[in-house]
Amino acid sequence: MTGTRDWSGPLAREAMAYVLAGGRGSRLMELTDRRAKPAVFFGGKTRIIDFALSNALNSGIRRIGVATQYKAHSLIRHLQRGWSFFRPERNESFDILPASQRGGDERWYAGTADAVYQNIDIIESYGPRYLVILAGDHIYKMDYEPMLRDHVERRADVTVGVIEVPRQAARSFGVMQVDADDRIVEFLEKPKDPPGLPGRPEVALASMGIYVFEVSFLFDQLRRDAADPQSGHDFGGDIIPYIVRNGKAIAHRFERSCVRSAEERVAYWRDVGTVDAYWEANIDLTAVVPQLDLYDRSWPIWTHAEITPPAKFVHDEAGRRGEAISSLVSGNCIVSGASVRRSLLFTGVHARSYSRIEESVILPDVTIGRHARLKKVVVDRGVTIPEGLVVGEDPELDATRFRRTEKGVCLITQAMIDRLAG
Ligand code: ADQ
Ligand code: ADP
Repeated sequence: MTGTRDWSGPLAREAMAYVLAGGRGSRLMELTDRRAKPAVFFGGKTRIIDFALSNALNSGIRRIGVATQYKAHSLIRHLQRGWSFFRPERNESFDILPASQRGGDERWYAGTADAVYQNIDIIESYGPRYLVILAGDHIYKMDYEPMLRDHVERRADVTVGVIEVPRQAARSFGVMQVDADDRIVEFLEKPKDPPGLPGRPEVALASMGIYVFEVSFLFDQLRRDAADPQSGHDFGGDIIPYIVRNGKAIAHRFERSCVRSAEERVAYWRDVGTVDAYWEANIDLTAVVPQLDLYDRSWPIWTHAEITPPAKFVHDEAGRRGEAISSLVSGNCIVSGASVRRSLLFTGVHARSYSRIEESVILPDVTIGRHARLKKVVVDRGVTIPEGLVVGEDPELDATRFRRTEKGVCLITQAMIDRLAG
């Protein structure tokens, strides 16, 4: 270990961020058929993982590892193109750590703890004193420095990032109970009947899947856990509950480290894990004052961005305006005699004459044919919407052709379009 004990600067410079980006996110349906959830596009230009990585970078962390597993190609390509500016000569590092790629012991990561355990030697080679474990699939802006400080000042074994959620929603999270000093006294991973807070029975304290450890302590825990045949080798399921029982686990409230611009009134954190949640979080960005401010220059969300010509809005031959209102339109889009409302057009979308796009999320490189009408849809990358296609006006017909959610959002892929023609 090479941690400098009398260091008084930012703890972030003594830390390494370790991003877990291997999960599939199967409730995103066909959006994650070809890519892992962290690689899914979000917010008009970026991908989901850019939020965790930007938080780490903006917090001052300069050593980052990303563990990948499921359908990692698109994710790895994105990371290589957008995140390879770290310089070893400045004690910076950026490592992509796919499962089953290491010599000898070729196997997938058994669980999230195993995804760290298998790379202990690589982490050690960089000599960080702290490890900040992050999930690569949440949308939020957070400064990890106050959390690191909390961890050190309270001499915790582990510090868990936490957020209050409605009790019913807490079933898909790690849920905990804390004492008056926010020390965790009980931790239940995805309980069927989540416990509420004292005096506020309908609110539960949920783990954000963000953990701070001192590296030497964590590695002891991982080695102990690896030798335990009963363990699922998972942070939420095994490591955290064990430390809660046998050590000192502290809850760090998101509100204390959440980064907010003057425009933002709430502490924004979203798991965009379903098509409905994904659609809604994207469309929310079209509000005049959205809850999540992507225009805050003090906390930029970095990404790989293609060099593109500007977005362009033109009349069609009959003089019909190409226009977009309450919408986010990325570079290389052409809106020609088409009307776009409350929608996001990612890079390289071409909306042709007489088409109408409303409350829709259109991923990169989509062409929307003439006279098409789309409402409440998510269109996957590269799809060609045929002339005259109408979606969002006849729920029964839509449900036979596309992936239609409970809330009436239609997910459209090229395979679904090809089936229409065939
Ligand atoms: P989940 O999100 O359900 O709960 P999990 O599926 O383990 O837990 O995913 C956590 C993160 O690790 C995700 O970013 C995922 O992409 C990644 N991941 C999953 N399996 C992986 C593997 N084998 N290799 C690499 N990466 C992998 C967790 C906690 C809960 C907490 C929620 C918050 O267990 O306690 O409340 O996160 O969302
Ligand atoms: P439509 O079906 O709406 O007529 P087109 O594909 O014919 O769509 O494009 C209409 C207009 O969009 C063109 O006249 C031009 O102004 C603009 N346009 C199309 N392709 C390009 C391009 N590659 N670069 C710049 N502008 C383009």
